[in-house]
Amino acid sequence: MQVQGAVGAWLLRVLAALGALRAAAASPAISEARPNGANRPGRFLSLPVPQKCSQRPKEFNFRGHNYFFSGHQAQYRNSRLDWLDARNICREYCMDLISMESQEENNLIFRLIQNEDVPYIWTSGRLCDFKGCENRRDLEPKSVFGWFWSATRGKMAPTNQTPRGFGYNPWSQTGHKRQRQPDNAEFDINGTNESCLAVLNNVYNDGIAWHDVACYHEKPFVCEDSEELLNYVASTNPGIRL
Ligand SMILES: [Ca+2]
Ligand SMILES: [Ca+2]
Repeated sequence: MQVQGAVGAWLLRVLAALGALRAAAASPAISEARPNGANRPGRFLSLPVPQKCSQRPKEFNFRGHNYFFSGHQAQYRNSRLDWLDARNICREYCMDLISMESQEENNLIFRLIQNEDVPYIWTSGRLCDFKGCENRRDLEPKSVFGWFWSATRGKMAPTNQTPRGFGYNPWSQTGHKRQRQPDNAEFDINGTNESCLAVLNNVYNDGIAWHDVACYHEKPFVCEDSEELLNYVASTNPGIRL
C-alpha cells in the first residue's frame, strides 16, 4: 500500500507538472505525442530516468546547456529513429531534441553536420497541427505561424521571416517542389503532413538548411538539456548530481 501511495503521489506530481506545462504552453504538451495519422497510435512522451539524467552524455556545452549527437554515442551510433522515438531517447536523459533559438546555436549544429558529413538530423521543431491546435487563429496560416519548439513549447518566428537572433532565414529556399520551405511536399505524394523540422545537408543542392519533413522518417538526432526535465528530476531526487 505504501508503495502504491508513493507511486500515486508521484504520478499526481507528474500530472500536475504536465498540467502546469500545458497551461503555460503556447501549445499542448501531451497531444503532440500522438501525431495525427501516425501508423503507431497511442504513443506517449517518455518520462526522464534519474540515473540516465545524471549520467547523460555531455558532448559539448553552449550557454549552460549540454548536447550530444546520436552518431557519437556507441549505443546510438547507427540509430535512425522517427521523430517521437528520437525525442523519447533524449527525454530519458533529461534532454529533448535540439531547439535552435539563435544563429550561434544553429551554427553549432551546422558545423557538426558539415564536419561529420551527416546527411540530416531531427530537431524539436514541430508544426502545431494536432489536437489542441484547432481554432487557433494566431497560428494561421499554419505554414507561416504554426511552428514551435516542442522541447520548450516556445513559438518559432514566422517561417517567412528572419528569426530574431539570426542574420538570415534558416528555412531552405527550395525543396522537392522547388519552393521555399516549409512546403508540406509529402502531403501531395501520399497524404502525410510534413509536421517535423529536420536540418538537411544539401539534399536539394541547397546547403545545410531547415526543412519540414514527415515525422515518420528515421534520422540521427541531437539532444539538448531540458531545463524543465532537469528541474523536475532535481526536485524529486534530493541530492542527485545532474
Ligand atoms: Ca536551444
Ligand atoms: Ca519540406
